[in-house]
Order: sequence, then structure tokens, then C-alpha cells
Amino acid sequence: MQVDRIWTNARLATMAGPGLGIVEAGLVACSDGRIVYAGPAASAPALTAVTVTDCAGRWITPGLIDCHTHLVHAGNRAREFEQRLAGASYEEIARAGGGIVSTMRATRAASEDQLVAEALPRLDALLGEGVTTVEIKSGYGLDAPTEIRMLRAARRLARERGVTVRTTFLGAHALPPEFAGNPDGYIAFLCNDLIPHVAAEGLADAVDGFCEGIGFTPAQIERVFAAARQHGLPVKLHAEQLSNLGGAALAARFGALSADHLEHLDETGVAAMAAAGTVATLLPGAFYFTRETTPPPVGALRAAGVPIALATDCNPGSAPLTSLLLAMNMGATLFRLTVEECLLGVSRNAARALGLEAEVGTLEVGKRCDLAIWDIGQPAELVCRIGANALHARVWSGQ
Ligand code: DI6
Ligand code: FE
Repeated sequence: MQVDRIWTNARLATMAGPGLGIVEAGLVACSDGRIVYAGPAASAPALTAVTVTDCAGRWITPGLIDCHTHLVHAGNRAREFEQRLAGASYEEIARAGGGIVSTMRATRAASEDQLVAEALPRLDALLGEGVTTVEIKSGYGLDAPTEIRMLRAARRLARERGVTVRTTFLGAHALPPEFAGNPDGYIAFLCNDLIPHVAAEGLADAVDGFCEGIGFTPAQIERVFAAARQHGLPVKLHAEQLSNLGGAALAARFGALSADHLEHLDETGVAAMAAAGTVATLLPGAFYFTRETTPPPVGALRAAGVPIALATDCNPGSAPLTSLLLAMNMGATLFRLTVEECLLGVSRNAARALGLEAEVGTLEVGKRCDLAIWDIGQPAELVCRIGANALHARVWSGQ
């Protein structure tokens, strides 16, 4: 068989199971940007390729997937970081007009070019660790022009770099000043104007919300989800981060791709997610940065068979984090996830949290040839080490 590229002499963690799907003496072959073989070299068909890369025993995993980020935004909130060090809480700062609304002001003032320029170094930090797919949310515009500009900037990032971008509309992130005292009016604006517009322009691949005391109520989120469904968009939700409002169960009722954060998730929520096949996306960077003390109920999620994903939550307020490798380390140390759970959480399960399980997330025939090639002796090193980057090479779509 004639193919475009072959990687030989590699050890594979295919993430296709069982466990990490480990293959010693493995080989990956690619044609037209797709994997045409991934497995033991000894069982491969006879192959000829234009380019053959000898991996010299290095490990190959699927390209990593960061399935929850707020990568596109303007400015930073280092000042609030100092306030929190001096004792103010995340919620107090938000209620005093800081927090999400302060990033909203900076983002509204930024052009699309500026948003792209500010996001690129953050994106490059992720790509430098082997990320090949990234989800990017809106939610710092909170008005029509800026929400649309954020989503366009996110789509543009995919043309600036070799990376797959999935965009998520997060209009229901915070209440903008124009609607002070009128959250239901803002929700009506989202449902009647902005979601139809964003859907018609093909700017969003999913719809998200922030279901929280400082965000929106389950009843308000339900209206957003109904509008998303009407326009054929899947949903996901920031749920149970600071308190338990039953957001995860609501999301599950709408067949959500994922419910995210989940520190205060209860058994009812776990059962609803398990029944709906909703992925639990855990964000240990936000847990760490806000100095949360209640970890998500990992044991209950595990017992119920809920797939677990891990992401950076890269945002200027609660997780100024651009390292998915560090997110894995925190998932293990802070949430006691196993190495296997961490690695599946940034590959196969992260793909599922984006509805991309048929496309990416494992080394399997037919999937996009997105690879991360690592200078390591065993996969656990990717989770164990802090501040190290063992990436040797990154391949997106066979390139
Ligand atoms: N939860 C979070 O952790 C981020 N958004 C959300 O809904 C924080 C966003 C910010 O503080 O800017
Ligand atoms: Fe978030």
C-alpha cells in the first residue's frame, strides 16, 4: 500500500483501550491527513511512503485536546490576583464589578485583530505541548458585536495555526451592565436574537452557560438550552463550580456533551450524567487558582462510569493556565485521578466532550492523523513532571 507518511520504531499509547492501548514496536501510517494504520509494526500491511520518520523508540500519543478554554479575551486580571492574595474572594470581586465584567470591558474595546493577537501566544503555549484540538468559548462580550467578534477571532485562530478549533457560544456567562436588574431580559435577548444569529452564521459548534449564584439560574439556563436545541446546537454547562444548583442534571436532560467543573456535584447529578452519557470535564487549574477546597466527586463519577475529561479552563480570572500537561498533573495530585484517567481525559474523553469522538482522540484507522511524539520512557512521565515539556514533535492532520 502506498501512503503519504509512516512513523516507525515507536511505542504507541493509542488511547483506544484497553487502558492506554499500549503497543510496543508500533507504527503509524497516514494518507490524506488520516490514519490508515496504527498498531504493531509486525502486523502492518506492506507499506511504501514518501516520508518515513524513525521515532527511535519515542512514544506517540494522539495529539492532545483541550476541551474547555476561554482563550480569546483581552487584558488580564493580575490586579485581582493581588486583591485575592489580600483576602478578597472571587465572588466578592465579581459582585464589586470586577471579575468577568472587567474582562468584558477590555474585550469590548478590542478589535478582532487584537483579540487574535492576544490569543495567539496562549494558543502557541498549548500547541507547544502537543495540543492539536482546542475548544474556545465566547462570553466576554455579552453584547452582539463583541460575542460575534470573539467567535470570529476563534475561527481565525484555526487558519493562523495548524490546529482544530471548536467554538462555543457562552453568552450566558455573566449579566452585562445594560441588563442590570433584568437577567430574564438578557436571556430573552440571547434566545431570540444572538443564538439565532450565531447559529445562522455557523459561528458556534455548541452553546454553554454559567449556572451559578453569580451566573444564571437553572430556569434561565433551561431557556438558553431550549433555544440552542431549536437551532440544532449541542449544549454543555459550567455547573456546580461554587455551589450545587442541579446544573449537571439539567444539562444531562438536554443530552449535554459535557458538564464542567462539578466540585459540588451530588449523587443525583452523577446518575443523570451517567444515564445521558454526558462527559464530566474537570478543571483542576481553576480549583487550584481559586483555592477551592471541595474536590469533585471523582469516586462517584468513576463508579457510575461517567467519562472524565480534563482541560485548562484557560481564562484571565479563575485559571490563567496555558499548560494542559500541568492540568493533568493537578488532576492527579489534587483530584487523585490515575495516570490513565488523566491521559484519557485529554484525548479520547476530551474528544467526546466536543462531539468529535469519530474524528480525533485516539490512534485509530480513519481518524485525523494528529500525533504528539514524546521523549519519555513511559506515559506516566507526562503526568508526573511539573514544568517539563517532553514534546519532541507535533503532527496535525498528517503535517
Ligand atoms: N467559570 C470559570 O471558572 C470561568 N468562567 C466561569 O463561568 C471564570 C471566568 C472569569 O473569571 O473570567
Ligand atoms: Fe470555564
